[in-house]
Amino acid sequence: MLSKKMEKALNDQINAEYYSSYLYLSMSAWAYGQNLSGFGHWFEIQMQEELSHAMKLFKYVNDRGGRVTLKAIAGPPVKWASPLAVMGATLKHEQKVTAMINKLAELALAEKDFATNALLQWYINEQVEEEASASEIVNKLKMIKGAGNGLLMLDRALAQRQLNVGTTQQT
Ligand code: OFO
Repeated sequence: MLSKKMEKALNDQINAEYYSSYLYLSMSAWAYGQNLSGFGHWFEIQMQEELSHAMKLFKYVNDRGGRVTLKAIAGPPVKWASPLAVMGATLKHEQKVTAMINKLAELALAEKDFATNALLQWYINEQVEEEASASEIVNKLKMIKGAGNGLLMLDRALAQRQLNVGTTQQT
């Protein structure tokens, strides 16, 4: 059985994962609007991964006899100044989510909730991947410095991303 405190914290994280999916869907819409369909596709996959993160928590709370209570999802930003700006915002967002997951793990340990702590290890590993993939793209964009050829090549590479849920691997 989940403690009320843990249940609330996990419910907050479900909301945060839905917000992440909404944010990436907004980024995807922005990218398609810029004719960067590879970026648009990459963000769409990212959006789907976030939905899977939310649903993994949803199932876990139910399995532990807790109660999922959904809250309103905040509206995300809708535009960014450049591909570097949108990817920089992605990295920053993932760093924020990492801090949230770390706080949850801290709470689980304080409550001696070892099952929740075990579940959170998956999210901790996932965040390493999330930050690494965003950071890699940010670094490539810095190398490209807005040059058309490089941007088109990167856009083509991002179009290859495939959905990979259930593991911590990403493409
Ligand atoms: Fe759910 O990992 Fe990104 O936000």
